[in-house]
Amino acid sequence: MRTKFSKMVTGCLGLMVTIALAGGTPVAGAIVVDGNISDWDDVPTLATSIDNGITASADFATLKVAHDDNFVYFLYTLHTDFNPQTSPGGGVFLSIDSDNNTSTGFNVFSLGVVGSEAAWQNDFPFEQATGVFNTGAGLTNATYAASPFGAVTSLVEISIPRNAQRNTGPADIFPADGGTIGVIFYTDAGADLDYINGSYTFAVPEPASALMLGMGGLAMMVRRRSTNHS
Ligand SMILES: [Ca+2]
Ligand SMILES: [Ca+2]
Ligand SMILES: [Ca+2]
Repeated sequence: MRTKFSKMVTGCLGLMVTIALAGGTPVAGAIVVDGNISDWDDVPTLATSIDNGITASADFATLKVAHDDNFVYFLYTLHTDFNPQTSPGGGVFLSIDSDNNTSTGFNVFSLGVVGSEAAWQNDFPFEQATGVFNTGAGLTNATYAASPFGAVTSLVEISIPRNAQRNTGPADIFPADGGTIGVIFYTDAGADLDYINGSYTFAVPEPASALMLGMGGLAMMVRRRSTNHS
């Protein structure tokens, strides 16, 4: 009985560790683009940008990225409240390095941090390629939903469909589970240029059934334990 009990404890502990490692990969519906960021509490910060003392453009502070089967989610915060869409140089830009390879795609500001295949100027999608800022080909199913949008704020939540496509190959902007992208948000505000960037891996989500199994196992363990003591 004791051996069986020990085995169950070990098994449950193993499962709990697995669930903890999968943290930061929300399941469907965990993130709602509504300007309330309490749904991001368990998502780790992907990147930080210093307080540049910028007050006449967006001064990025932190970046988080998450995903589910249907959407990729972004959350950036600012050091100083500002309307990002009024940043000099055309607002806030997002570029995605779909293959996490700086030698393919557009090298934003020659920073060497991304080689971007797809981008958005505020909510306007466009296609990028090696040496080409905008190919003119556009993107498909690439709706950029943001909250707040066009308002003074300290944070912005964004969603983009997971199946957004380039119109010239390679088509997929976001990879399947297990793949990694490069991400950069930036402004083109001359002396006030600021950016925040990082790499994000689409971790394979923990199946909900495994979580329930773990909880069932724990409940069974507690029941057996109390039986032992009675
Ligand atoms: Ca939210
Ligand atoms: Ca900054
Ligand atoms: Ca690339």
